[in-house]
Amino acid sequence: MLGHAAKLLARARFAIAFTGAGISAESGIPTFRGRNGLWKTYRAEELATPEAFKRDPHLVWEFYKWRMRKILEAEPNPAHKALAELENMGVLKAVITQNVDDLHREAGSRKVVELHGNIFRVRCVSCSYRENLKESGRVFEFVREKELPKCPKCGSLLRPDVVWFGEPLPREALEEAFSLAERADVVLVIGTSGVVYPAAYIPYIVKERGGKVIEINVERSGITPIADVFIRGKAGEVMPKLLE
Ligand code: BJW
Ligand code: ZN
Repeated sequence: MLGHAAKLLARARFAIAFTGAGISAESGIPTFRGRNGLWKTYRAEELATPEAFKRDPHLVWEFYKWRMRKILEAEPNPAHKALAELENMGVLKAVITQNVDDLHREAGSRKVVELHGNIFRVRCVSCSYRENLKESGRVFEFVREKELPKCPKCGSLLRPDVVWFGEPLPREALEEAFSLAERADVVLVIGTSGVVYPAAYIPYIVKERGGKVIEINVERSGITPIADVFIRGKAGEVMPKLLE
């Protein structure tokens, strides 16, 4: 399995990676679904919606600030680093991620397409105000604050700049991801359950155009039926071996 995948990668002209929460699991960031996919008694899917935010912004912000803290403590693991190295080697052209944790960039990946936003960006629910908390240097102060965050321009509520269920994905990112998938002859699908659309179309587009699908996951996913190679294992253990 590993040997076959390594060969496909070595021969690739235009390889891309498509990643999900599982690639950051070994960095200590909980996934959404499955055994460890719970926060208090809530399923992440019950909190990652505009309705939940309207009903109880305190609860939703509590969840996101908890996640921000976890992510701030986390470091990229060998899987993130292997992808950055593959890009440096010229093999990998882009990482398309559903994750909001910024760990691909922290690991050194340069071409990163974020389909579901970024947890360190906030935006106003009423006006055009946006802020990148890492860039403004306010992230630590922000996560400690107990009050609901308000827009400095208009006083309305701020929300995380991430994509919730029922909301459209950022157009530019989605178009770029689809166009990369159309060009790709190999896609590495790492740590995603492959059930959330439209993101989960990415490997299907590659496959439909004759490209190869290599999947790395600890269990089968929505993508496994179309995988040419399925490697069962932890991303942080499998990915470095693929580079050997
Ligand atoms: C490991 C591992 C290790 C663990 N190593 N592996 C078509 C069909 C059906 C439904 C729809 C459809 N089109 C749209 C929909 C509706 C909906 C949807 O997809 N629903 C399905 C769930 C049924 N989609 C949407 O609503 C999207 N919007 C949309 O379609 O808008 C249309 C529209 C157009 C115009 C106007 C208005 C609307 C939006 C989806 C947004 C998803 N948002 C979230 C939250 C982001 C913010 C945040 O982080 O809080 O995104 S939900 C959550 O799921 C998050 C993730 O990015 C996403 C995917 O999860 P992921 O990454 O796959 O994680 P898990 O936990 O599911 O899986 C982890 C995997 O790792 C597992 O497989 C493990 O085995 C594995 N693993 N350890 C390797 N060490
Ligand atoms: Zn505002």
